[in-house]
Amino acid sequence: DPYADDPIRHPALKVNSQRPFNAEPPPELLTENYITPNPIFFTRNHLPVPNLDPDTYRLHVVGPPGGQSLCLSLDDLYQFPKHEITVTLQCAGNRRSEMTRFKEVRGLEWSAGAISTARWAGARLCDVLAQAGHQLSETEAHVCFEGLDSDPTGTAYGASIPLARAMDPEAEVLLAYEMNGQPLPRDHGFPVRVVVPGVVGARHVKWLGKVSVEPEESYSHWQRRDYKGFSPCVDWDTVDFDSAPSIQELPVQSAITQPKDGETIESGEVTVKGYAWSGGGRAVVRVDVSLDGGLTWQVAELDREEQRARKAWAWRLWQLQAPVPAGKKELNIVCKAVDDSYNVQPDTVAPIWNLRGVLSNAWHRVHVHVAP
Ligand code: MTE
Ligand code: MO
Repeated sequence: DPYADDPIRHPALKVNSQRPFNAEPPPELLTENYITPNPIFFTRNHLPVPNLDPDTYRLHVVGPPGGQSLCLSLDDLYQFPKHEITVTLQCAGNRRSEMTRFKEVRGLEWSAGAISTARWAGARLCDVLAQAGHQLSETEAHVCFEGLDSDPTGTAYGASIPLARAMDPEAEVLLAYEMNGQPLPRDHGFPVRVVVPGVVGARHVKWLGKVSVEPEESYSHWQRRDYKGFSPCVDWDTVDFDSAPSIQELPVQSAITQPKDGETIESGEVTVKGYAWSGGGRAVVRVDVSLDGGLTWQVAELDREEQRARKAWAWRLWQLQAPVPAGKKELNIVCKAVDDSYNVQPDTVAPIWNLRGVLSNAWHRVHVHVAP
């Protein structure tokens, strides 16, 4: 059993698949803290978790032609300036189960918990690439990452991002060795992972073994044959994966974490809580909440966490306290977020449904009963 050596996990996690291990925190824990505690941070593994020795660990950074390749130990990585940022990581499949309810898709049944936030610290990728002699190129180029996890044929997890993002100090792409002040837990990439702020989780390669600069995107299955969006009219007979760009920056997203779907709430006053986030460093500027399925709206209160212009890498938690409309036996609670480009979420799944169930960001809806 290649999974026999996987780490022990927190019992509160809702497990969507045991081997490979995929699990999300329950909604009420997800937004209890702005920073997600490491033991309940959602986990998305495609393969068994490698057990790496930090003393013999080496990161291979392939240099440019005529340049110099690097073979970095953890101590070597610690010599680069340490950079620390708060970043929300979201899987492209977050909220997939809502797409499934509309029409069948292929993929893990994630609820709204395939998203979490941590303080990540490490070396900036641009500093490491510069040390290897890489420069911004005029022609298209991509930074390819390879994990040290692999399938039975020896194929490793891999992904890539454009070189322009990797070389941009403002994009703050990290080779992270700390998560919330601790060494990375094994499930989250010990000892080193990539953190690409504002970009889909799939590019944050864990157990990082190799970095190279290539004229083409990574040839990995997960770069080219997965993690792409398609029209609702495309099915598995007609899909052409080469025709769509790989997902990088994610669209604006929000979800309700309290109350829970199907719950019975007290009459009087209701407290609605949730998270909101957008890709590409776009800040969430507003969250609207409806208690009547979207007919009338109220503006939720956003937490006061600092957001930097064009570098809003982390989510905002929000809440709304409102009277329960008199005489109502049930409420259809809805939320939707607006980012600083005024991007909004679609009201239903129908126009964004796709065969892989990615990019599921329709208005989030929770149905509750009101106690008599
Ligand atoms: N990196 C490796 N090496 N192997 C993986 O399976 N999964 C990716 C990414 N990096 C993966 C990986 C996906 S799809 C996501 S959403 C994130 O890791 C999840 O990171 P987390 O498990 O720390 O939440
Ligand atoms: Mo993912």
